[in-house]
Amino acid sequence: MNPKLMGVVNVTPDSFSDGGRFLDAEKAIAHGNLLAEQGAGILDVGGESTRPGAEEVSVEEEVVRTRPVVEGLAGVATVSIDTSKLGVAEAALDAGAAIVNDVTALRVAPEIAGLCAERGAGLILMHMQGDPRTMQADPRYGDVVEDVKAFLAERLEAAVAAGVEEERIWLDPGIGFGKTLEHNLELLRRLGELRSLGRPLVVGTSRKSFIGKIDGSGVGDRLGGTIASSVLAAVEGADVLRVHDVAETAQARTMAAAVLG
Ligand code: HH2
Repeated sequence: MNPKLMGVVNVTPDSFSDGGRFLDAEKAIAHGNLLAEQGAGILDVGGESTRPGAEEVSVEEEVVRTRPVVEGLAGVATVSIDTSKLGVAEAALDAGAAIVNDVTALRVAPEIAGLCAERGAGLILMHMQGDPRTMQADPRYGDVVEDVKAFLAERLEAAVAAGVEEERIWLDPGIGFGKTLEHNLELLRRLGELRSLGRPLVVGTSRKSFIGKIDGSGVGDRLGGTIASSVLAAVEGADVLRVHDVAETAQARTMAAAVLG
């Protein structure tokens, strides 16, 4: 158990967790540098919020927000671009990003697969039921783990068919994306079942509302829940933990690894 840490660098005015704080590129770069010092091997730069009801952003605006930040952080750590738009992904790879983190798993812009193939970039494919506007309306599954697994297997196959090297693809069950509290807990509990997909697993629980549903905590007060769920995900086989609070998660990871031997 030694998961990599992916630090979140949002350059958005309305992210659910840290909206507005890093809209300014310089501030976002300074924040990314801090997260890298604290132990983030990957910095995930995002210019559009995926929270339910978030405003849509044009390609131009998303590029203006993210490109200078990617440029400023490319020498500091491995940079991923959190986007579902081809133009944004392309601008970020031009600016030094190495991974495209697509929460729609190529369903909005299938061309991102060709771009990653051409550039030899990494690709994260995440599960989401519905789209960010509607996903929390009434999510339903047969068996949530089996359904997510089948979706990820199909998306992985599609990406490989489009030319992306399988070795460059990571998979993510999409905690909080079109899932009830029970769905999220079941996915974390049985995360190990996704190991048979044969690809590294990314898990993002950081500050998400399912934590608040358990203990009533607000978005700024979910560090304990983030750490507990992240460490348990790592024990179940998560290879990458996507978090806002890197220093605290790094300490928890080190402690858990020491205890587990
Ligand atoms: N979660 C968020 C955004 N991108 N990408 C992956 N691969 N996995 C996740 O779980 C994931 C993600 C949502 O978190 P955040 O970036 O803090 O909020 P927002 O989307 O409002 O910017």
